[in-house]
Amino acid sequence: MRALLESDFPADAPVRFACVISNKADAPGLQTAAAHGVPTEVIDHRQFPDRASFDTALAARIDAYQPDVVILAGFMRVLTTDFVRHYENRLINVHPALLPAFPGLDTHARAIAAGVKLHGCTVHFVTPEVDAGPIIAQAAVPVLADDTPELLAMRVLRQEHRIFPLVVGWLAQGRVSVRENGTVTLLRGQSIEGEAALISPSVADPG
Ligand code: NHR
Repeated sequence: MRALLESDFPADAPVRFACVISNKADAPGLQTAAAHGVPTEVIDHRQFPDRASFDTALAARIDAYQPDVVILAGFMRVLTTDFVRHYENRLINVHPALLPAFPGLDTHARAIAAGVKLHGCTVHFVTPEVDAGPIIAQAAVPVLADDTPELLAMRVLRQEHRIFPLVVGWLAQGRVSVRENGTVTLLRGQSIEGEAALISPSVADPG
């Protein structure tokens, strides 16, 4: 939340945060938003009989602000197909794993248990199937020999704080295009000469 609110966005595509909505009255992001002068609302899911009625109420409040983009930032309730379709290609999430590896919860402990040497985060469009939408951007970090889920989570979170605002800026610039086959391409992106790679374990010191 803070990373988004305090980001510098492209000068040619200024970003304004219309509102922050949480289903939890004590979510710290609400205080952060208020401190930045962004309106906040709370919609308590426990006041609704089912997911569909909660999602309908949520969409009504979102639509009151007529946003171009809807951002999930630590939002932990699976959204219904109707809700997701209503914001098709305008609803994004950052997931703490290199999708399609490790969808779902508890990703850092699962990555360590699997012995992967690279882990990271993914910004994706939200589709009805959880954690399966078109991938917009990813950042990779090494998994270190003595890692704990907490240490790895902090390393990944720093990258989430970089790529989530980056993607919001790209969306504001109209540079994110979803192809027919469901993959995403960044319009007017820098083409990289040669090859860039993150190798883990590090090969800098062969000792
Ligand atoms: N909804 C849809 N339809 N599709 C996605 O890709 C979604 C989504 C809602 C949230 C965020 C995601 C994450 O980044 C997200 C993506 C929570 C759950 C979950 O199982 C799944 C994915 C994500 C977040 N939630 C439980 C539920 O029953 C509750 C878990 C809890 O409260 O701790 O909704 O990780």
